[in-house]
Amino acid sequence: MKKRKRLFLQSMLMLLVFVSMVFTNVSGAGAEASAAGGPGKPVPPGKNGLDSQGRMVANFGSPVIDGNVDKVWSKAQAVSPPHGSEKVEATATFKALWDDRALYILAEVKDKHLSVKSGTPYMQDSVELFLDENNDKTQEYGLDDLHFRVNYENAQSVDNGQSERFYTAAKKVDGGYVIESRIAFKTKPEDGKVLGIELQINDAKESERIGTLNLFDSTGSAWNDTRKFGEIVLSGKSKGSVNGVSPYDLLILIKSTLKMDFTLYKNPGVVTDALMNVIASNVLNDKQATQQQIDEQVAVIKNAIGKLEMTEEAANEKYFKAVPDEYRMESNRPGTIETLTYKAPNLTNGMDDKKLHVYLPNGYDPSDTNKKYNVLYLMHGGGENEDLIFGGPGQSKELKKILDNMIAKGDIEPLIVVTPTTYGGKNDPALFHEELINNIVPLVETKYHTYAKSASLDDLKASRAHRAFGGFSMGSVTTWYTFIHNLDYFKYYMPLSGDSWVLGQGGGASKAKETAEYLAKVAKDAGYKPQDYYIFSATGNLDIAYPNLKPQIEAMKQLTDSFIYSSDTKKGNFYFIVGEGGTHAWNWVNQYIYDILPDLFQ
Ligand code: FER
Repeated sequence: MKKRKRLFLQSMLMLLVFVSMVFTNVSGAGAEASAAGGPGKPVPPGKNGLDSQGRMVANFGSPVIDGNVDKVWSKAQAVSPPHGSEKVEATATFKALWDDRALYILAEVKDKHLSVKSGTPYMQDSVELFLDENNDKTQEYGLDDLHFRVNYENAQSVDNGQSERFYTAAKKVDGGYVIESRIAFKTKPEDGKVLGIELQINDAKESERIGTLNLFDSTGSAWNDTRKFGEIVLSGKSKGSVNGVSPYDLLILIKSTLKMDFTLYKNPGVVTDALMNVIASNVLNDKQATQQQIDEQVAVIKNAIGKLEMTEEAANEKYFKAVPDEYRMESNRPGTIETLTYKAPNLTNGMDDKKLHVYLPNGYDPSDTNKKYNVLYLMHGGGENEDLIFGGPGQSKELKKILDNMIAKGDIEPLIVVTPTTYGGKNDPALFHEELINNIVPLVETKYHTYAKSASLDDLKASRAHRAFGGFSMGSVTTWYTFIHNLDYFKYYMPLSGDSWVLGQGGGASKAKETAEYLAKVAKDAGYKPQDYYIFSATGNLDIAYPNLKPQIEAMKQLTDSFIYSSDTKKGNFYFIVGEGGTHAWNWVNQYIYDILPDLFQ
């Protein structure tokens, strides 16, 4: 082994030993802080520990997040979740504290049967935290809204928000478990501030969730509606209150840095050097360490990560990139949503009335016949419908904002995005390709300025390089069918979190090789070369579809005369993004779309 490589591995090993020591015994810094926490006014008495307005109350104090319930928690009032589904066997109490950097939630759960058997995080015995930091009670999750989960083995999952704001410790105790969690504030808090919050216990038995316990939401829909949250008021900070020194941002950063795959980089040493610097600085072991010293080490590591350079081989892989916050904000150059109605043949020789929505980019001018637009057709998942992605005219849901911003910043050319539904008509993802090419594409592409000269099949074929189809879950299943049946009319495919069911449900896993061969044969038989079609796929490693999609993708990678794997669309026609922590949810899917859009229509 080369000397440099051996040195590198040695230093990584030292770091691992060091960090695991720190993690089992979080630095004294926090412990000092808890003792020095503010005096705190007594919590106003009310029903179930809530205040007179029915709000949870967080007192000022900085607990150590290590799974041990330290003294500072006695300053917090316990509340019990009153909303429980019938079969729930668990009981729980929650407490809250806050300081200048974070909100702390303690959950003490009594539950005799603990299970993490399900592969679906919310079906494991776990605690869910929902936060609406600016308490604006938007229905849809906005930039300030978080939805985190952690199970009794301290495995975290993130449905909304950045994982680096979440630090937890879990401990099994007699008859149940304890979760201590810390959510870093995005906006500096102050005494008297009111935030939106919901707290939930998932009670699992074997691989099922038998029910939930909820503090405020009795409808079970806080996961997609922040209006269902209750409130928490920050109190108890007085003049003498001292904020605890907080090592958590540094700990989270070290942990995520150690998880990085250093083989992807030419110069991993810049990061190991930075990590060694943290050890040398001793801030994590030093009870006297100041917040400034800790924050400096955070900056050192972040700066080093910024200097990493990928190897050429690694650059072939397409990596998940989160949607930046500014892309989730309302653009000052918004597009518009229109609704079209049409008739489509059903299974009983009749016609169904159906509708779809069309996103028109900012600046789209019906009278300008010179300008032409590419079109992306985008399909919802099972049980959803044509309203899911854009709502309707006048609405500005997450993906619309992302599209508006990407176009406004010049990341992508202005395009048209169409959201139909597989429900109604022949009511079947396997048959949708007929309605798609006979009804939907002609309707859309003769009404709007697209590259289709007319609705004739010849003209639709001639314009295939300007047409893409994508979808989520069942919409991804539909996308693979579109590839199989409509390859003549679509050049770009974006199957997200769903495998091909052409050889049966879940065929991407049970018949991975055969499915890949089937898809390759479709293209070959139709006379297409790899540069004539592009497949950009994505899912998350925690997505329920991952075990179905991943084997199919791996099998496709083997068929190198049909599917050439590369993040570089000049070299290949196929890639697969895996979002670390990604679940089967639109918040993730919209990010995959953000990552893939710049590669469509190239
Ligand atoms: C998958 C493809 C589709 C998958 C699930 C679906 C679990 C959709 C299911 C549904 O909507 O009922 O690979 O994996």
